[in-house]
Amino acid sequence: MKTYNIAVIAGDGIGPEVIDEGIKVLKKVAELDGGFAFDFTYFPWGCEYYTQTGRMMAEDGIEQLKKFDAIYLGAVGFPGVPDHISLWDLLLIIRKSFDQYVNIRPVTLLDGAHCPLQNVERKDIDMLFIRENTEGEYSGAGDWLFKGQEHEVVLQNGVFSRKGTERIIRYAFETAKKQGRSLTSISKANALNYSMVFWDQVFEEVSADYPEVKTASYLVDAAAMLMITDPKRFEVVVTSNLFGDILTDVGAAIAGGIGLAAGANINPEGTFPSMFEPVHGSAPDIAGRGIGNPLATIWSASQMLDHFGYEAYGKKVVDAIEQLLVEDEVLTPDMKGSASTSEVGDRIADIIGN
Ligand code: GGG
Repeated sequence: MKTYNIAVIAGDGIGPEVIDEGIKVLKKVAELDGGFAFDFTYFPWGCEYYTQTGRMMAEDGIEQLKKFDAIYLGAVGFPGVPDHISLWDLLLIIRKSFDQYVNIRPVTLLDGAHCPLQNVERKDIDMLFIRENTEGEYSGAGDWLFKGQEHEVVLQNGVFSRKGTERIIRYAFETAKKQGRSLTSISKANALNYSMVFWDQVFEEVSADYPEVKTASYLVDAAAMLMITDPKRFEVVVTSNLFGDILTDVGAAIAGGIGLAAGANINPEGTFPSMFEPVHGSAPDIAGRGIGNPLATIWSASQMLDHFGYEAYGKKVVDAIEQLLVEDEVLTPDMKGSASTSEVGDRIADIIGN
């Protein structure tokens, strides 16, 4: 029997609560199939670990994670630890070390999910965001000069290598081609006169290899507006690291809320483990109360199943989330329900098992 070894970094705040439910669902799927299994190894890394050790993860953490088939991450960040430390020294360093250059975030309005937009058909919100995930505005390149002095200068550089830009755009074209959908590129070439002019140029060059894929390009500000006023324009979308991070929160707002927003950090070559995580953060205000919404984490488990080649089970998990939303009975308070985190996980496992 094939056993997938999964490194679990439950992390901070509601992370451990929601990750338990994702694991419950993965175990249920494996039990149903009978032909494969998961073995979960827990790592106690995150902000509490930082307060005890001065590090967000073990010194040889990347080395330890390397041998796993995938990483399942809950949430990072907690008051008391600066956000740029918790993000950089755990989440971002894993993405970079394992060359997880593709961040896949579905923005799909499932039946039963709340959409604040008027006059929008449910099927009109069905986008797949493909965000560049290792460079761009999150390259970490920059400097802080003359700290605290009158002539203090801070530089934060966006890094767009030809290899990095071309490979994410090509991945997006391949995805659009496979799905028979259009591809929209989102940039900002009028203001970012080096990086985004280059991005647009590479998009144009790569598009020549995919004449069958219908394309569009928007400036990021216009795209943010159009996602709300006319979301059906967008099918597969490719964009840079920062723009993708921001626009997928817009996506979450129109597709049922941040509690439903899932993400996969993929190393397409399979040289390193890929990582699956909800888009949301650690929600310290509700941590420890057992009411965090586990649906995004469960949806990201479905992305893990897709990644391992079990697309039918991945779809089964998303279908179960949709059924739960339509039933409108077992939902956490952020979705106007009164159920606990574990009751939602139990119900999803039940639906999958029936
Ligand atoms: N679920 C992981 C988490 O806590 N993410 C918070 C976050 O700020 N992520 C930024 C990013 O995805 O780049």
